[in-house]
Amino acid sequence: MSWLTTITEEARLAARALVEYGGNLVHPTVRLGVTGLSGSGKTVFITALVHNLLHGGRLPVFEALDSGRIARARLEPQPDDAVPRFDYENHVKALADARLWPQSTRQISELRLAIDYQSARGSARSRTLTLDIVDYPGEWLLDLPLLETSYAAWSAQAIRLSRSGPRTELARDWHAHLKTLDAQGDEDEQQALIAARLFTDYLRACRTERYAMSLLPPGRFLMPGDLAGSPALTFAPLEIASKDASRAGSLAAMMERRFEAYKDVIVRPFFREHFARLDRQIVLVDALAALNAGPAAIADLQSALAAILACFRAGRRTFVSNLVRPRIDRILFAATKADHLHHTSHDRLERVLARMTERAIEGAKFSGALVDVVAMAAVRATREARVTRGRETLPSIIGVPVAGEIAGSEIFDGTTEIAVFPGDLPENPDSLLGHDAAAAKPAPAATDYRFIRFRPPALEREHDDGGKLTLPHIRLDRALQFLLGDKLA
Ligand SMILES: Nc1nc2c(ncn2[C@@H]2O[C@H](COP(=O)(O)OP(=O)(O)OP(=O)(O)O)[C@@H](O)[C@H]2O)c(=O)[nH]1
Ligand SMILES: [Mg+2]
Repeated sequence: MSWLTTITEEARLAARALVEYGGNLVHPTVRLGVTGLSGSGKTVFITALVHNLLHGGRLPVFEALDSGRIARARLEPQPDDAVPRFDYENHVKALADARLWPQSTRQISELRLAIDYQSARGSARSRTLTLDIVDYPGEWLLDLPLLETSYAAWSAQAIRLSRSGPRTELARDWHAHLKTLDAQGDEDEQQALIAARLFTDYLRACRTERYAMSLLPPGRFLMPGDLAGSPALTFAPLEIASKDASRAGSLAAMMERRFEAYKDVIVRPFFREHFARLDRQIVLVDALAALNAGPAAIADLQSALAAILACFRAGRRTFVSNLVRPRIDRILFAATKADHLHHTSHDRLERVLARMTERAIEGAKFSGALVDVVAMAAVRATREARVTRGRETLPSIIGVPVAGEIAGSEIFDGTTEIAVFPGDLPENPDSLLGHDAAAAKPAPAATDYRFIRFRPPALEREHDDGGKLTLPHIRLDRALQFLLGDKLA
């Protein structure tokens, strides 16, 4: 990034931050970013959070609500006119009425919630905290490092990565085509189109459940939105032999131009318009999917988490000048879908995630943000029971598998309840993460945490003898306490 862009960027941000800061004195506002890679549980998390706040869910650890200081929460029109509204009503309808998981969403969206509460410090005056929730794909965060990477350097990185582990096999078709290309040859739209398509196919193959890779920039290749097919998305890495600048009119020059366009048209505006304005951030991580897919997926997820955390640090350094009030001051990493495990493994899941993010978290703390880790289920789809098998009793979970799920030779119909023993996570996370110094042998290959997808649960009565209907969850209250507790003190 040139000096000039950095300075104008900062000036623009500073000007807006002042405006927002002024408004903030009268109406305290928190902008909460919710991110995570596709399928990590963002839509379910936001829906559950809003539902629990609107309906006064059972959230014992969320002090402001538990102590009765929150009078009510209500939805309000969102502040940004150009951003799609988070479709809360339809998501709740799907979850709570139809007991279906929401459709995958591929866009940024926003929702505003106003929370009326009484201060804990005894003043009788009622206050209002405005909570803006911004849902955006985690894939987009992985684009930030591109801003400081040249096309040649990115090409070299992407090609190197594609030749490691299971990626080599998945990249075969793309590699075959890559070999036929001459970076310094004449530019050729058809070749660019084919290269971009094969490169995207390779990224998509890495993303499947079987491989569950996480580090797959550029983010928009897998979620193009309305830019699908535009030149800014029609590029791919090339083998660039020499360090010389690309000849004008060459294939490399064309790719480079598009790579730069991608940064200008897509990456920079996202960081300016959205990322730089967040106060708090929750990063949702489907750690179980990676554990399921094995060591390569786990290593890949770790790299992606490190890259995401580096963004928060770089974000502070790159975008925040002295004029801007300190932004993102709390980051929560949440391992989602903990209801796939018996509660005896919830702490262990938390430890796995803590271990994965450990080094990166040290860095974020250094930059002044408070960071925490939680294992949770925004919506708890299972109950627990001890099931006797022979002479053993196993800590099991009970739920209704989604129609079409398969276990062994059985195909579920979406109405039958089953009990499964999900397996324990190990006491020591290092044995999963492949850096167990004590263990002589390498980490085991794909440990089988093969999880069945369960249908969302029926709403639960707050008390056994009646009360409001709310969505059951695991540790959602802990997440809320960390993210909002101090703002409602
Ligand atoms: N059991 C259980 N499953 C969950 C939970 N949260 C999410 N899931 C599952 O994960 C899937 C993806 O969740 P979403 O909330 O749609 O994920 P997302 O991050 O919004 O995904 P994209 O919209 O594709 O980016 C759901 O369809 C559910 O199958 C949870 O708390 N418990
Ligand atoms: Mg979604």
